Amino acid sequence: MNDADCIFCKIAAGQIPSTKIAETERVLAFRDLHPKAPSHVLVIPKDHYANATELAASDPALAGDVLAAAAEVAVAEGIADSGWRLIANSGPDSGQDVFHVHFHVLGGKPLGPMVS
Ligand code: IU
Repeated sequence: MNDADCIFCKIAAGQIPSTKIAETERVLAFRDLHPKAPSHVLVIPKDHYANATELAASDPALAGDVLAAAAEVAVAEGIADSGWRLIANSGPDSGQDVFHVHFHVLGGKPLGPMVS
């Protein structure tokens, strides 16, 4: 399930390069192009879902796989013990910019308050 106009579908398909951190058959983790913290990795399902609401409703098992991959990324990045944040902006009020669901794994420094 892909959207021809979706940049993260193209990254998942290898049509646009990314710095991969982890990959399974259904999930990809890659470095954010504009990191907001020393560790900033995006974890996505390769299938296209617009946001976390759609993903959870359509394929909860895949949502679980994405969560598990995010935790593995935190271990691989060395931030599991110091602490890390998992964010999925979902829908207009959240400030979501890319409408292929993605989970931000952030860490590597004290992150401060969650909502500004
Ligand atoms: P948001 O939650 O939709 O606002 O986050 C989108 C993120 O995707 C943002 O942090 C961008 O820097 C990041 N990103 C990227 O890493 N590579 C891209 O080609 C594009 C956006 I477009």
